[in-house]
Amino acid sequence: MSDTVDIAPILAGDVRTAARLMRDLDDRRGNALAMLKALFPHTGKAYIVGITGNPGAGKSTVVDSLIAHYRAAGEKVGVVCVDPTSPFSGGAILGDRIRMQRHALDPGVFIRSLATRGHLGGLSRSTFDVAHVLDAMGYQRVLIETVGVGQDEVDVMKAAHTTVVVTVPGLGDDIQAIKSGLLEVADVLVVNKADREGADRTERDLMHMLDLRATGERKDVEIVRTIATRGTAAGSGITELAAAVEAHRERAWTGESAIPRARARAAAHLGELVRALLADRATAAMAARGGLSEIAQAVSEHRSDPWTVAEDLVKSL
Ligand SMILES: Nc1nc2c(ncn2[C@@H]2O[C@H](COP(=O)(O)OP(=O)(O)OP(=O)(O)O)[C@@H](O)[C@H]2O)c(=O)[nH]1
Ligand SMILES: [Mg+2]
Repeated sequence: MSDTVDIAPILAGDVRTAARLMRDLDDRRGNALAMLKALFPHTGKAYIVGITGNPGAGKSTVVDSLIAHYRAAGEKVGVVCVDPTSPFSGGAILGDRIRMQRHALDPGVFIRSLATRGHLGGLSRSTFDVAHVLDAMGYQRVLIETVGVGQDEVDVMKAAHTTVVVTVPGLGDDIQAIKSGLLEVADVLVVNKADREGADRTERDLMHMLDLRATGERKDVEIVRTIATRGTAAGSGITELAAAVEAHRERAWTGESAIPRARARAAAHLGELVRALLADRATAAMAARGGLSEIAQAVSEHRSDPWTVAEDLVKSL
């Protein structure tokens, strides 16, 4: 592996070099990591917006409309579609790509999909990696879409500066967002499909829940209604959504409050990397001893206790 890497094509925004780098990063191949390190001083300019929510809530449609909004404002937009649920990058990502198809030929838009496969170090690590590359390429706006179902998605959202949670009318009394802990991470709440019955009710319920869970000072979360299928047209709510994101950016990422936030974001990334490195080493150490099931033999026969075996293994790293 050479220490000198050529990052000039990435900085110039070359799409093919970037796509190759992202693939190599997935496999932790060759000098991909050296590239990432060299790119780091050129990052920190992109504003990253995470869009999450239940399956079918309209996240991709919202992303598609936001792309149009930011493009009209002259910004270059990078998109990361994360699909933690399908092991073989099946339907959902395909749907995402189709939803954003109209931007496929726009050189100011770069769309990258991540599936679980090939992301041993965790989706969150891969998301941070890709976001850094897009940032270095000069995409001022990076949008991350992920289905909100569990801890994976909450972790992925740690890469975002502003997290938008998309809900829809008619989810009933116990809005599903709560179940998945999504309300916890929301900086902006969207009631999409506002052309449907019940948007008022949903908005009231969400407001109520924000009040309920507020201990002391209520978290400042704007609720925006959208009809994402109308693109950026008046009444789509997309302009209002973009404004709500900017308002959060203003509150959270300017002045004093930005300092602890930036540190928390860096800590999340760092923690992820350390865990991944240790996991890689542990896997290698176990492989060197014939694999986990081989090591487990002594435990299953009660010749060794599992705590000592685990400690010995970690000590050998
Ligand atoms: N009526 C109505 N339908 C919408 C709206 N936004 C999206 N849809 C439709 O909802 C369906 C799902 O939209 P997607 O954007 O794929 O939703 P998603 O949340 O990305 O879905 P997954 O990625 O599969 O979880 C599509 O048929 C959209 O056309 C809206 O504002 N109103
Ligand atoms: Mg989608």
